[in-house]
Amino acid sequence: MNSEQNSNNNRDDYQRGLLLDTKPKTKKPSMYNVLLMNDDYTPMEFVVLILEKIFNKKSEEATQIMLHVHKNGIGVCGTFTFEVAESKCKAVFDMAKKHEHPLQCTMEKS
Ligand code: TYC
Repeated sequence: MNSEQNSNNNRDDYQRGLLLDTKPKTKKPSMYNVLLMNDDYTPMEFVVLILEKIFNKKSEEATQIMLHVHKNGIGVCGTFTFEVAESKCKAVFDMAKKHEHPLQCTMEKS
């Protein structure tokens, strides 16, 4: 095919809507903070365990985050894509339920 025929084909495809998506799709995903809420009943050690096991925090950082939540009522334990944040919240909910603690977790757009 010569170059004139090629450019005619591209124009025809464009007019039929086949060549409209020319930009590469490289948008960054929105990120979400996972927040832990304070309550009066969940043991401190259990919250630290959650932060270590679900949020992969080392013992010292887990303790700091737990104390921050204990004092301030709420605190961020990590920032993730939507699906990962959702699954972390579910993991907290399931573990708290299993151990009959009222620990609450939520997420917000970061
Ligand atoms: N306030 C709880 C207590 O005194 C400890 C606690 C900390 C509970 C953080 C929940 O997200 C929490 N046992």
